[in-house]
Amino acid sequence: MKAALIGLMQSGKSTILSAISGRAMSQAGVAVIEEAIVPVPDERLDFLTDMYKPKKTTRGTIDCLDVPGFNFQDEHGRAAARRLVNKIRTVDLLVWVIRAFDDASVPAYRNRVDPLRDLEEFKTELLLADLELVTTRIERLESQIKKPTKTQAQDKAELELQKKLQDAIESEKPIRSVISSDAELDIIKSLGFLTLKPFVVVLNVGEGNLDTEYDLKGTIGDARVIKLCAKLEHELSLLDAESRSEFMKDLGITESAVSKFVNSCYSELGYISFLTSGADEVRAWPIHAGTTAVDAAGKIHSDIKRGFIRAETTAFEDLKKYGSEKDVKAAGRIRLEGKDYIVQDGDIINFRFNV
Ligand SMILES: Nc1nc2c(ncn2[C@@H]2O[C@H](COP(=O)(O)OP(=O)(O)OP(=O)(O)O)[C@@H](O)[C@H]2O)c(=O)[nH]1
Ligand SMILES: [Mg+2]
Repeated sequence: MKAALIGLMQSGKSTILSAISGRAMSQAGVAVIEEAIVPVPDERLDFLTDMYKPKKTTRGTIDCLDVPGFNFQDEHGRAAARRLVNKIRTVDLLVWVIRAFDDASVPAYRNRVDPLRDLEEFKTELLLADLELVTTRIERLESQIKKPTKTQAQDKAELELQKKLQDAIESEKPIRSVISSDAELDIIKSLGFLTLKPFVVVLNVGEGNLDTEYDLKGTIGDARVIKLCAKLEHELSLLDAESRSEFMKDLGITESAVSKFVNSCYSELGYISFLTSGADEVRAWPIHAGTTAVDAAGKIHSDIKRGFIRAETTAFEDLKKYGSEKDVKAAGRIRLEGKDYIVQDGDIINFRFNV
């Protein structure tokens, strides 16, 4: 899974990413996109690791891009933002980082901290970036369909659709609202419209505002919001595990930032994990909810998919309850599932295959 942290300048993107990935803080104001790997915390893997003592444990990961902050206050900033935006069109998920913390030593965007205004401005700019994409595409298609190419019919259909999208954006309607079928969605999928991408919002609040309620519904509807204090999370990430949990308790923080972050991203994209275990490796495999056993097998290796016989499946909770593979088996809780079985979150699977 690839995600991009984006937002207005100085909203705390790099601080958050450093806190949840353990990567050293990059300098504020860097102009290039940097990358960090966020490991997916999973207590089930810890349990399996204790049980099997494997040579290695492999967690799921989210590949996160730390995108330099946008500044739409002048032409230079707008041009820079446009270049950056075009580099993140292929990510699976956007994470909007919005500043809500007050700090006189960090200059506020447009001289005032105002998360709602920032959200509005940010949303509008994403829409404008998509409008630009639509406009460029329309120009290209209009000249292309004059030539008798093999793709003429397709190009005409796309042109019609792009014009519909242009109308929508110009009348301030989300493009999603005018796309009427999966077929239409397929036509434009590869273009990577920003306003069609799943997203979550991180609201970066001041240390004293972790309990403050912010009403963002008017701007982002029911989008997922993660409220955290980046500065605090960064400080916490530098502590050893024991002091960290002590401090978290003192601060009334019940869930770590990385866990909030990963859970929101997974839920937004409909991701779950199945697990594999053994003496060599204990591993979590991220898949879309609804994936069949045979497709899950394909995530591990195409041979396992091709030669699929059965998925020997144990729910993690059963292993935990009965305490060992032997006892799970004795309780009749190991299932032999076929190709079409829909894999569930926390299934421990041993694929039987033959090639
Ligand atoms: N007080 C306070 N300061 C913060 C918080 N989060 C970030 N900062 C400070 O704000 C400044 C900018 O933070 P960064 O994490 O670099 O923000 P950014 O969004 O990556 O900035 P750009 O990449 O330049 O857009 C730094 O000086 C941080 O220490 C916070 O929660 N509280
Ligand atoms: Mg940054």
